[in-house]
Amino acid sequence: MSEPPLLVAHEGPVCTLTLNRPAALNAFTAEMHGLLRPALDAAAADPAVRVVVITGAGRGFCAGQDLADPAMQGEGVDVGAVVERFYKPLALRIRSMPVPVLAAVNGVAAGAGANLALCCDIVVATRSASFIQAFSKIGLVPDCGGTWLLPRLVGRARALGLAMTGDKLSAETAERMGLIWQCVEDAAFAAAVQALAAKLAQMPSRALAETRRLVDTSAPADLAEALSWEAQAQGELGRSHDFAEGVAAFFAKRPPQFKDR
Ligand code: T3D
Repeated sequence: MSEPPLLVAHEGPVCTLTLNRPAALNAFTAEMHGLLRPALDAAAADPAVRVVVITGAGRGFCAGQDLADPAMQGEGVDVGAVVERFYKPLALRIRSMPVPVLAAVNGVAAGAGANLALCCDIVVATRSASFIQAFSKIGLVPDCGGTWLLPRLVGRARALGLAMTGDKLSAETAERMGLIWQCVEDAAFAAAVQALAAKLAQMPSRALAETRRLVDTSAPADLAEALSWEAQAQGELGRSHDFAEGVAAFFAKRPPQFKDR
């Protein structure tokens, strides 16, 4: 029997989702989409999960849409329908998770695979990994949130440079230009991902999810609006268990036990 295109593993509070079509650099098929979103839904609904890690099997992270799919070939392909059906809900699902989502980019991330990673809250990549906005090379625009994410992460000049050229960006350069959080030596990658996931799992999930929501909605707001939204979120978080626990732990000089979702 062939391997499933998505592997789901739970280790304590960490849920790891591994894209698993290594022979095709984990390119997305309908079947993989059909497993990934429900797996994210399940992680969101499971109170035991406090962080989700998305990674790839083999030497790649994800090469984007599976171009070998016969439905992708020839003229008149309805790419928009594929984006509406799969990539849009996937990006929105990641951005609305009640827990942090960590992309562990173990190798090349191209097309929608690159933007899948950039949708995540924190992106850690091996030094040998790379990011490619491959869309322009096949006559498409960046999808899976690329046109929104890129200028916010690196500014217009770099967003257009990356998207128009489709050039390969090393993980090291991606870190330097602020596209990702961290580039880690290959030998230290697994341990670094594990340590970061463990750290995030101990953090107050609800506050982290609210932080993401505020950051994502801050761009069109003026400062006064952003200040009001912050006040509203603090008002809600201030009444939560995790805030009371955080303050109590601070004064007791002990590690906090956060549990809100
Ligand atoms: O409907 C829609 O299309 C909507 C959604 C669009 C979103 C998108 O993601 S569009 C962008 C699609 N992705 C790409 O254009 C990337 C295509 N792949 C590449 O450019 C290269 O493979 C890489 C730069 C990512 C890696 O290059 P390299 O030299 O390390 O590996 P390779 O030899 O090219 O690939 C290894 C194998 O994976 C190879 O198969 P083989 O020859 O060993 O049997 C290759 O065909 C396969 N592969 C790589 N990418 C894809 C793929 N197979 C299917 N789909 C792919 N996207």
